[in-house]
Amino acid sequence: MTRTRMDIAALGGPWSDTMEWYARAVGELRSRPFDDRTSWVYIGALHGIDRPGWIAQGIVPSTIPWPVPGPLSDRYNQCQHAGWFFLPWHRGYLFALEAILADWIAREGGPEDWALPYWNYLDDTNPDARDIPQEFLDPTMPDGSANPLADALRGPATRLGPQSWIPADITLSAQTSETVYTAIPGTLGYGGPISGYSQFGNGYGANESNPHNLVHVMIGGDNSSAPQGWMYDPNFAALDPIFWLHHCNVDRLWEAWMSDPTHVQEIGAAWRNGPFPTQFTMPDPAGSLWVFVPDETLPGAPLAPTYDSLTSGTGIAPAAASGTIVMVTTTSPPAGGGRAALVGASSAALTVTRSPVHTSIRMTDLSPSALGVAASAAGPATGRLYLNLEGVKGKSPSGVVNVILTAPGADPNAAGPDATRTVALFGLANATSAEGPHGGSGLSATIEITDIVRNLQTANPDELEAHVALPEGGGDSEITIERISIYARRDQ
Ligand SMILES: [Cu+2]
Repeated sequence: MTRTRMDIAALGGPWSDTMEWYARAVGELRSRPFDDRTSWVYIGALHGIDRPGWIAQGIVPSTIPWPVPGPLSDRYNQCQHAGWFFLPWHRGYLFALEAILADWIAREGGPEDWALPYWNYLDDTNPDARDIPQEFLDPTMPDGSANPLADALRGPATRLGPQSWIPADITLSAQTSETVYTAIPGTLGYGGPISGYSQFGNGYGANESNPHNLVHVMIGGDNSSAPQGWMYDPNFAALDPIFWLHHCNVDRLWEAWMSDPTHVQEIGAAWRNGPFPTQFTMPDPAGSLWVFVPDETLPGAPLAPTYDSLTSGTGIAPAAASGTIVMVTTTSPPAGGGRAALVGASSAALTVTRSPVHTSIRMTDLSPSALGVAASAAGPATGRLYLNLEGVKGKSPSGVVNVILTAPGADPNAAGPDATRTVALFGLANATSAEGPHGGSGLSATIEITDIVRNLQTANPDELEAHVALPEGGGDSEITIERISIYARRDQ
């Protein structure tokens, strides 16, 4: 039986049959105890758990055994972020929850082929696409009972878009700007750089960065008050029922990206069979654990989902979505050959607060002038430039920083919005914690800056200044950055 995931906006809501069954099933899973692997709290803990925080918010009783003896305990905090397992891990995670919900729904007399819907927030043919769907806001269900979908801590925004604490917009730029899944270190790829089993690895891929991270922060709210919205914190995020519709859309964007035959999906053995020795483990509807590898999530494989559309709100044109998947191993060079190199870096660590810190970076080797990226260059650019925030640490569950690039000595306030990039650092505290699986080395984030550099009005295009600050409207929890580096990738 095929389960087809539908756009929530196409279900005839609010409170379509699909969404009413979702709400009822979420309510059922929420009534199950923590030591039941099909419970809402156990499944949420697979993504991430902050035990004292959960107890303080009454999500679990203080009597929950800890650590839970047996094989359950080491499966918590399993979510894979900032690396190339982000997409396949979350695909398996969606499959597991969907199977558990659908099992209960079918036994209760609901549709046999029930599937999770997705939130198609970047569908520009639907003016309401960015609004949080009504089913997640209504305090009660149509029958008057309490609505489990509204039972979550969130920030004040009810529509996705720039906020005072996150002055950036969600876009579909990842869908076409990155044509290769695996990032060469220092540059962006669609699916992130090579990583091992890691809750927070080395760097976000383009899809993970935007829209994934931005949506988390927009729904979760800022970090100026405690407790924060659940979506802001990976140790709470999966408890919010909207998480699953967001992640279905992120997953659909990947499926759409793969359907463009000019895009190159990773299938090297280290990705496909990875990670090892720690493997991804999910519960089934009977409460037994099963293991999966990314290979099983690829199109045609058992964990691959079916969507009603791969073109609506995905940035992939119908003609491109041929369904022919091009796959290569990491050892192959990216399409068109190419190489990447470090071309410049800041000389000291930065402490980021509300008032901008500045660092100038001189670029050599594959510099803007060497790549024809400078404004004065004749002819098309032959490469792309990427700015990396390396070793980013902070105490807040997630963080947001603004980066403005100018010519050296220029006033950042005079630089337009086109010279500003906003980076959402989902999971900052987890990546910083020395106790965490990542050992406290922090996060790295990569942003493409080719266009900014091309537009700089400067005598020397190979030198620029980065101004880094926390957004005015968010919290003021300090963030440190070990190094800002610039990498270049030559097209051919
Ligand atoms: Cu997420």
